[in-house]
Amino acid sequence: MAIYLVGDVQGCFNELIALLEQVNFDKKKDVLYLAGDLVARGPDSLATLRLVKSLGDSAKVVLGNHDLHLLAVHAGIKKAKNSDKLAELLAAHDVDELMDWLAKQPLLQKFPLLPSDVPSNHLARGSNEFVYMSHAGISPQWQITDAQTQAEFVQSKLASNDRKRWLTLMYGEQPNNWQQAESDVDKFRYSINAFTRMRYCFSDGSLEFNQKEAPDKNTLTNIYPWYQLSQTINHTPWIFGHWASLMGQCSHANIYPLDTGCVWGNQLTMLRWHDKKYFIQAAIT
Ligand SMILES: [Mn+2]
Repeated sequence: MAIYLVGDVQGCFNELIALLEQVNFDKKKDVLYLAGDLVARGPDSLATLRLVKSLGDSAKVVLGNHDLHLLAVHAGIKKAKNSDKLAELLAAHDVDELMDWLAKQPLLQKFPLLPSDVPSNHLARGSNEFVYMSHAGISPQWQITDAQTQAEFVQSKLASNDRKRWLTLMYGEQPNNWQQAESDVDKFRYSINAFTRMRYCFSDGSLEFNQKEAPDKNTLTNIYPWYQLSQTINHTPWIFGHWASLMGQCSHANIYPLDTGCVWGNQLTMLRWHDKKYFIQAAIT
């Protein structure tokens, strides 16, 4: 049994298949973790969703911003852009079934640390015994317990019969500070933004929404990558996608950025956890 982790697929179905073949993925014994943004912009979001759903318990998904936006489009709250290439998916005979499945996926996944992870990552045994994955990361204003509580809270709302109303409420950038999130709606919106849209934060840990460049290209001096501000990741490995301009590079030993911009013509990246081996598939154009 091996654990594989893959970055943002965004409808790059052929590249995902190529990677699964490259590693001889066996759904009877291996597990594939997907870091969110399964859909949008790429050529085949429909086949991607059908494949991941068909993997059953062998696929562990977290929702990304594009996945949530798709749910909102399907619910009639937003209009799809042509550039998202979602028309075929939205017209599919099984779209309702796919969207019901997608809406039940969590914002946070975890799996146990391996004994070999501890010395290599200088982890303190007894703090957190798990590796975590979310689409964007963990808010610097949260401990692990906050992240777990908020992920469960959001998932319960999206999986409920009230899904459409909650999807309507997710749009917006306020509050961007957890200390100011008082109502359930505030907490819902903040949590979705932290889990699925965050890249940079201000020094107090509040979310910044505009800067997408890698840290070495960022010229703003009052914002920091979330992983520079988070205390949690000093003792907890974190896997995430979303930030394509990092191209898998990060100064922090304990975090694993997996979005390498396949949909932009770069590559899809898969990490095999037990030996930290990376598998790469160049975008097929
Ligand atoms: Mn994203």
